[in-house]
Amino acid sequence: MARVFSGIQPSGGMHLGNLLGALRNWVAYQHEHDAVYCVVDLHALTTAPDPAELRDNTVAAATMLMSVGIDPDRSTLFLQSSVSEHAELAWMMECTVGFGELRRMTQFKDKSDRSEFVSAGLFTYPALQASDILLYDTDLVPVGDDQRQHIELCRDIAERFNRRYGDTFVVPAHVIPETGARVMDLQNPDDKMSKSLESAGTVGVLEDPDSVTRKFKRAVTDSDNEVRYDPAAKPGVSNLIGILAAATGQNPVSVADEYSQYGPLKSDTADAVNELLNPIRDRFAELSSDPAEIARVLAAGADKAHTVAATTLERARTNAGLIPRQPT
Ligand code: AQP
Repeated sequence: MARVFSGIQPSGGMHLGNLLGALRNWVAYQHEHDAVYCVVDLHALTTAPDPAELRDNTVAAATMLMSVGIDPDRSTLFLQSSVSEHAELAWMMECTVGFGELRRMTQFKDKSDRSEFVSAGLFTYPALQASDILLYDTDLVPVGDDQRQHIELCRDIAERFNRRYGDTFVVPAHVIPETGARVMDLQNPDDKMSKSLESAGTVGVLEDPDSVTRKFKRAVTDSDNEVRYDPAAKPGVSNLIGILAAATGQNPVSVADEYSQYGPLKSDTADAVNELLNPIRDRFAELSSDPAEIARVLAAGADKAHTVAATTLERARTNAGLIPRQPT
């Protein structure tokens, strides 16, 4: 069975972009693949979050993954920091990736431009991400479009390591959905919807339905009043069409054909999104009442993940010339 791996940062409340761009695919993949999913809490440290907030966000992220439909009986679900092999292999990845390659990453450029303090970890983030993926002999990585460049770099790192040291890693491919791969901010449709940008244009998965409806009603469009799917020329309107298409499993061009005015497009999109989010909100409330069960799932997932990760790490260490660890 092909293996699928992906991760999400506990950097705040999950939003519609996370759901449509990534999490829905994660749920679909667990049925016919060996699925490994991870809350990447070490990545969240790159921006020095408040420790209590990080703890809360980490538990909430794991609860959210189960709420959207990740089934711990089908998928391995764990916290990145519980499996120490991630951090150890990351060092080997840092020694394999080029400084120039990291400097070209657009996500680093964007995030460093808006940060007062730019940590070295933010810069080397793609090396840790490569470690996350390669530790599990991953074939497929379901992600949103913003992660395309990182996964391509991960492939380059795996190929370089394999050339240097012999066959060590499976070279993974990204899987990016046809609709929902790039959900844009409703107020600034040139920017992607994001957890860490506090914007009135971000739609939280757990947000109150009336607030979701209000945000769609106030979504930025344009003044020519023509419903057409053209993300470059009409980013706001195309974003609404893309969200409605992704939420209802349709094609954006045929969705656009059904509307001649912005008002009905906005209210139908809000309704479709609320319909998608309502059962997730209910499930989240239910699961949150039993934190011990979440902790149990994560501990069992970490044990399972550790078994695979330890084997891959040992192979990488040996191939690179490190002396195998001797049992004491
Ligand atoms: N706007 C988006 N549209 C589609 N997919 C998206 N993803 C993120 N934003 C969008 C996908 O969600 C998965 C998990 O994201 P992440 O938290 O690991 O990465 P991120 O890019 O850092 O997400 P955010 O929401 O923008 O968080 P912050 O603000 O913390 O940086 C990934 O598969 C990503 O592609």
